[in-house]
Amino acid sequence: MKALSEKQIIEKLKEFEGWDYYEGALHTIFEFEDFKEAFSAMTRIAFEAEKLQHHPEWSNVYNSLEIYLSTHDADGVTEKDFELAKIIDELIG
Ligand code: H2B
Repeated sequence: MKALSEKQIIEKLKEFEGWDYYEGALHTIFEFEDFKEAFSAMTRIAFEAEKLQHHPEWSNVYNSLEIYLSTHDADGVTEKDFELAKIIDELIG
């Protein structure tokens, strides 16, 4: 899959609330009620990511979850990252 240009990424991001283009990836931070809610969301995302064979780079501290989506194989952001971002928004949003 081919990496999108910065212009394409910025354009497509208009349809995504709460996501930005940061350090070469689609990036967001979610805040949950507590750790249990955050980890539950991570579990649900993990199963969808596995189905898609596309995996987030993320970090969790207590109730916050920071996510970076990029495609290592393409060395950039691809449609697949947007696909996973959409799934994450549908699961959590
Ligand atoms: N996830 C992400 N985020 N980027 C990739 O380039 C990637 C992946 N490659 N998951 C996939 C797995 C690839 O290694 C396998 C073979 O599908």
